[in-house]
Amino acid sequence: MADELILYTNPMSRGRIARWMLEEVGQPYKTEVLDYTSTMKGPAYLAINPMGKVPALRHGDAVVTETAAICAYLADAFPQAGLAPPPGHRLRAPYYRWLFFAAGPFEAASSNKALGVVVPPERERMMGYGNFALVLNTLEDAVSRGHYLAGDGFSAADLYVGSQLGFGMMFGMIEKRPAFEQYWQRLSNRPACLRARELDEAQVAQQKAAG
Ligand SMILES: N[C@@H](CCC(=O)N[C@@H](CS)C(=O)NCC(=O)O)C(=O)O
Repeated sequence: MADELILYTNPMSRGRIARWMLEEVGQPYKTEVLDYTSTMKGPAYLAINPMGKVPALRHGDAVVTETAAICAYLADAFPQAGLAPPPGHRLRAPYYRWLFFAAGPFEAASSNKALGVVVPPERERMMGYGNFALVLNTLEDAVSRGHYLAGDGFSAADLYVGSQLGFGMMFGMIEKRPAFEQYWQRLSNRPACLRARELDEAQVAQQKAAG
């Protein structure tokens, strides 16, 4: 079927974010669960994503990898779901801004934080994120300004930024500032997020049962 949606994922991965996005979109999709050590590094999957990483999304003959790109792609491919301001709309400015901020500076800052890498002050100028505190303060300000990041409605930018914050707080990489917790609480109670969590938890249980 030409327009079939297939999510390549593992329930213990950023694929959870892509699944939440698919649940928000509400179109039927198939899930292919990949194992970190075998199928994810096998030729069939490397032909889809040579990085050997999940998630990836196939939509007909199109393939998109990178979680933020998957979210942005789905929002545009299914505009009826209302998950992005329309192309050309001024709200695309904050929408793109925070999606890219989370996929770039925020992701890099969190990863370095997890590795214990601290940017020497004299190198902050050449680091896209400057320093970790600067990134967190900037995000705290952004999520404190309103309910959502791009206008009055929830968008794929909230889904992606919120997930990074939520998972970051869960794994202890991001401090639990009240603004982050309130924002994440608001987003993570959405029915699509709860459905996605349930589906991934069922996959985890299945993997455990299979040993
Ligand atoms: N930049 C990618 C990162 C994807 C990524 O690192 N995925 C991890 C799981 S969360 C993975 O597949 N790791 C397997 C490996 O590298 O072997 C994205 O945003 O989707």
